[in-house]
Amino acid sequence: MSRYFTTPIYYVNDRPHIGHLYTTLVTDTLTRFHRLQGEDVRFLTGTDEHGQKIEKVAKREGVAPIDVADRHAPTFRDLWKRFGVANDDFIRTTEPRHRIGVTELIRRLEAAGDLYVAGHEGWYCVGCEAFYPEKDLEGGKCPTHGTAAEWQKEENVFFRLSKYQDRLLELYEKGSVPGIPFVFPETRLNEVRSFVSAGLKDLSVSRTAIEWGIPFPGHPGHVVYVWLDALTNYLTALGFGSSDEELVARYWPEGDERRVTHLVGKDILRFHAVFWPAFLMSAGLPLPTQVVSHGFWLKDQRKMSKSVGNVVRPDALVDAFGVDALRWHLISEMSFGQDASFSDEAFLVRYNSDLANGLGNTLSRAVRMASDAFGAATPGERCDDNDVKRVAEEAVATWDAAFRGCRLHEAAEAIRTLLGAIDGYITAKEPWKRVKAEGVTPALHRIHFNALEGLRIAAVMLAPIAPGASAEVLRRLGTPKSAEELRPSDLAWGGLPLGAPLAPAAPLFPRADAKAYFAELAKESPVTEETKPVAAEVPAAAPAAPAVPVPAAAPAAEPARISIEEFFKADLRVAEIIAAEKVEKSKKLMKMRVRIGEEERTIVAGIATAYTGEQLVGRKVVVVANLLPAKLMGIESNGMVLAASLPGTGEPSLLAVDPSVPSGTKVK
Ligand code: ME8
Repeated sequence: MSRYFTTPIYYVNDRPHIGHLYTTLVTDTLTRFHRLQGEDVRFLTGTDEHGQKIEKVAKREGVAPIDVADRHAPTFRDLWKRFGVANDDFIRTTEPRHRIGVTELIRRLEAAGDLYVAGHEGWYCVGCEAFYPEKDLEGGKCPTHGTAAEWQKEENVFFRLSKYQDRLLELYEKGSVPGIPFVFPETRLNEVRSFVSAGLKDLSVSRTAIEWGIPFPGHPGHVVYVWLDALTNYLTALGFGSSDEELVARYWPEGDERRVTHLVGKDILRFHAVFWPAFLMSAGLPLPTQVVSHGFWLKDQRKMSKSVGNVVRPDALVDAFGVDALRWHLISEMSFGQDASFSDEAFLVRYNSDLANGLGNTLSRAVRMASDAFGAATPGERCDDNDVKRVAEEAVATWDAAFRGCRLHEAAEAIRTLLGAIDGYITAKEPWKRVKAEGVTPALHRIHFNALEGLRIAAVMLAPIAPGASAEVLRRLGTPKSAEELRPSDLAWGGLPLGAPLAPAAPLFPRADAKAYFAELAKESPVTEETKPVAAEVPAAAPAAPAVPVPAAAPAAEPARISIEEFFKADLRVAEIIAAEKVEKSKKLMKMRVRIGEEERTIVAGIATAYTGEQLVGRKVVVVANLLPAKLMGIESNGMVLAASLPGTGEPSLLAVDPSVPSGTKVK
């Protein structure tokens, strides 16, 4: 059985961001999981370099489109390299091998009688490179990008998509391989099914309004529609249409003895689950096994997108915390299939709790104690009947099923569970007390064996997600193996060598000081209130930087305890909002005039994404009245409005006060 995993090929109109990184890391993680099983796996990624989007950027910059592509394609390639992405190939759609394959596919569509020429006009979103029916636009704007659609009119070559409606519905019903749904998750399969059931129109597959594309065979002046061009990459990268189709025969043959899986974001599911199989059906080619679609990383409650400009790039976090930390965070934080909000704060909380504490600390503790007890060596006796072994076996089974079911966050959770159990086991067994009371007994050997062996298995399980950290833990445990060398037998209990050299080492993931990190970041690139990373996800409105919930020494996710005296230092008061207007040029900030008893003052708060001025006036809220004044977008703010920060989105929700409570009343 062979497996072929692909990412989307990314547009080269800008550099990559966290969203692109996520899809690529998900694909890399799945690829690595199946390689660990000893399977024959191929992994493709690349860049989508034609189309109006790229042509527009080139025109704006006064350069040739290929120059734009040549500038950005390496930024993707380099980022994947930096993140240890183990792709076998990287295809650029401007390569000759790709053009050959696209030309061959079109020849087959033509031979099937599925192409014809007709006039065409409609609303086009350049961001999506797709036409939209007017009813799907929101106030004339694209629902994904929020940018105005353009009316385009031209004579195009059409593909008879409508002819494939029934076969597509059958595909969604039965799957291309029995028992495997064609689209995952199921909610997305249902979306695709209802889209197709509503009726398919034929698809225009050439463009005359632009020049930047593959010339359409037999139609001078037309270039191939960028999606027909792009989707074909999955085959052209295997040599489709060339004189050497060996890789096609190995990874994309007819029959059930192979799995072809396309990983995509939900924005491009329709292209992959409707157009692509229809093209393949027309061309008489085998279908992929599954299209797996994940949700969006959001920033400021919107899809993170190059076109919108609200992107997070991974550079600063990686410089400070390393590649494996971000790999771990992205895979664990997003419930696969759903949307998730990206924030540096959440990253730091998870880093401290899962990596510095969960993995790093448990490892240091276990290694140091065993090393002290046995003279810098692993224990001399093994143990095959204990609680850690039972938890480890369960965790491996959960992890395995989670990866096979594309629930990557659950695979991460299984690792976390095992690490937690090892930590609890050490605490419960108190080996430090036993060694003092009883000396080095066989029981002590067994306790340390269980802790270290559990850690070894956790490290093997970590390999697909964070291969660098996995290899380092294995090295420290005296079982050096790279992620690529691991096999299923490494997951079985008992692999820890006895009496092997073992020495305490520096912390694997030093604890992060969130405040220091943000202070450093602010020094390097002075932030405005508008770009301040904390502003998007934390409480409504703070003029002063809100505390980040990562105390230096306490367990990670819990804020430090304070005394009642410290709490009473904050003067909380009921205030009435008497005027409110959005701050010009700011997405989030709202300027409010509030009355606190006799006194009136101005407070600026980051709540404009959730409330309009009209909704606020007359409302009673709770404010911190004794904050030092701070300037936000040039306006002096005197106080802070309290609001809950909703999970997932970070959207502010103001604390409600009974309207009968007079303004100025103290809150305690
Ligand atoms: O669509 N959250 O390229 P593209 C999660 N060239 N994933 C995101 C994301 C976000 N906010 N933003 C982007 C194209 N992605 C076409 C693909 S394939 C034959 C052609 C990821 O550069 C996600 O995988 O716009 C999404 O589907 C893809 O990047 C879109 O990348």
